[in-house]
Amino acid sequence: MSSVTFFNLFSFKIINNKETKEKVFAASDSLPTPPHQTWAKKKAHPHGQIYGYRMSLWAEHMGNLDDCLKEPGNPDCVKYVNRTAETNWKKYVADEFTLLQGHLLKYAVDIDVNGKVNPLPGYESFPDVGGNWCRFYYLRDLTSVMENGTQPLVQQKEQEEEIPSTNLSILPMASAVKVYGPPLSAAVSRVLTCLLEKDVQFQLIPINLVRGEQKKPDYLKLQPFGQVPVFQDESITLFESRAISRYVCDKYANQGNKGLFGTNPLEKASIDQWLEVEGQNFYPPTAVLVFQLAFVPRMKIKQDENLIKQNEEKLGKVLDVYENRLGESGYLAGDEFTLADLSHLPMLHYLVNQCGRGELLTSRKNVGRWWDEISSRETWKKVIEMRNSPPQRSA
Ligand SMILES: N[C@@H](CCC(=O)N[C@@H](CS)C(=O)NCC(=O)O)C(=O)O
Repeated sequence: MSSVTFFNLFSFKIINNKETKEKVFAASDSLPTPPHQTWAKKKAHPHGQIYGYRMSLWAEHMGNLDDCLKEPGNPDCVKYVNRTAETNWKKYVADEFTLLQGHLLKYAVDIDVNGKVNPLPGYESFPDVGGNWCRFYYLRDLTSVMENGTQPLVQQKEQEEEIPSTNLSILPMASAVKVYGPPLSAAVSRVLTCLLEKDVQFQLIPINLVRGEQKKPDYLKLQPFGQVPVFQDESITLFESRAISRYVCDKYANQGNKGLFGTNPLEKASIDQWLEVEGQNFYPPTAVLVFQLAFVPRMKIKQDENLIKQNEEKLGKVLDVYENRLGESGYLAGDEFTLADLSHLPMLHYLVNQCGRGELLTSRKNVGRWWDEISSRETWKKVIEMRNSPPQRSA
């Protein structure tokens, strides 16, 4: 039926309705046509702000804009969303790393007729981070909830067991940032320490370096050099641990340790200066020493004594500069612990605890005092705890 026919009939009815006092328009009047933006004219949904907002939510959560998402009331859309969540769950629990599509993940639970939540058989704990999360949540009695015509609510139950705090901080959460890589990696633990200092919740996604998961095509889409860590926050993906740490400090400037990356341009420049020193002067000789002293023996190849000697000397000269600097101020960039100090922790830890080279630090009074202070920070101790209790899947 054309719109003109529709309006003709409509007007006829109104005119013949005895209760209608007011003439709306007569059949002979020139007939209005619907404005161009209406559904009737376009024979399509309005594409206004609500539509745009909904589509952007789909894009973010589903990682694409499949046509069926334009009709959320359609069973095809519901099935598509469920399928994606199911596929993501299978990828998440698989041994091999592959990229998930979007952010959607099926809950690993079975809900019985009484509303009791049970873990999916075989998945009592999260496969990567551990922790039986079904202990934390239960559904209110589903029957009574349904009778009241409301949605079932997920509520927090009183904890039955003490849960280690490190586990809590890495439980997957919708709003948590993601870090890909094992906490044993120096670069990953740099980022984790920074996140803990800044009180940012994170989800740790294990990447098995021994199995070479960092060189798989899906991972290379995130980190083209095939290294850990990768960091994701909402829609952004970053790599390079120092760049990630700077980003975390700026993005979450108003929480956690607020001075970690300074609060004005001069403080920031000073921290940046010592971060550069860490990356350019301290790291290269330390990396050679850590490789030669901690890894080569495990690989059952011969250590290069010359290389060890040369790099001990190089590192010694760097630490002499630190000794002077730390005689002037408590920490490298001033009198507060900053990202510059934090960034040294992973390699210093290797040097002291796995290379037997603690003496390089303790023989220098100020450097020794500085190491004692930075290595006893709660955030670093937590990272060490995480290293010592690796998640189940990456073992
Ligand atoms: N400059 C990079 C270094 C990253 C890096 O060297 N990662 C190591 C682990 S600490 C890695 O992924 N090694 C495995 C490989 O290169 O295949 C950063 O700070 O993020």
